[in-house]
Amino acid sequence: MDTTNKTYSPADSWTEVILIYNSALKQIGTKLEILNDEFQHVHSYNPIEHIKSRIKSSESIVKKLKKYGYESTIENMVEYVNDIAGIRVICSFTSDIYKIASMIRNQNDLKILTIKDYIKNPKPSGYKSYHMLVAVPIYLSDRIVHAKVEIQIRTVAMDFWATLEHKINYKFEGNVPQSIKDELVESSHLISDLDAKMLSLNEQIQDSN
Ligand code: 0O2
Repeated sequence: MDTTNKTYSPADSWTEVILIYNSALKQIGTKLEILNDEFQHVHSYNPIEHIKSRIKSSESIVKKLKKYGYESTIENMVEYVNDIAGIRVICSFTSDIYKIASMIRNQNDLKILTIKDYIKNPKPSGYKSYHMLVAVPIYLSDRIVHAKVEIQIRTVAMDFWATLEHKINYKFEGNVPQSIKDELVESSHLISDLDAKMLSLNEQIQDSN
């Protein structure tokens, strides 16, 4: 979000910032629904299974700023915390992920800030997902501001893995025993095999039609 030439009073600015991030989430959510409906109309098929969105809690924002070594100010949060507004897009097949990413890239009013492909390059934990950080223009009554939204696109299977791994990390407060870490990495390979199998099955079904 562009915060230049703006003096904040703490209470007002927090509510204003959250209002802007919420508007950004609404915009991205609507764009994705339109793309999904259009895809259904043209190809008789929905690439998106479901969409989840959230605003990061103030506690998590403060924790992230602390981790990066920044003071907890509104300016720092807007500047350095990229996932205050987050939207998760869950698809059936890996190929859907790249279709959706390409449709998002074609939206001229969105600025793509970064792309992280953790499907081609999984994290050492085994985490897989496709991340896009985009800037969305928000038209307020007296000005236009740009808000960052992190879009995470993943399959149902990748989401299952990430949700469980997140819960395990939370339970062990980050100190997950190595044996469990190893099993998580192993299960992430199983998830990839399953995704590949389901994609291949789907392609066979499509070819036989
Ligand atoms: P939460 O609770 O989901 O909000 P950045 O966000 O860019 O400053 P980073 O780590 O470079 O920092 O970003 P990255 O790699 O794009 O990851 C950001 C988000 O991806 C995380 O947000 C998680 O949602 C998800 N993620 C990344 N790595 C993992 C992983 O190993 N396991 C799981 N389950 N999720 C992961 P937060 O803020 O960490 O958490």
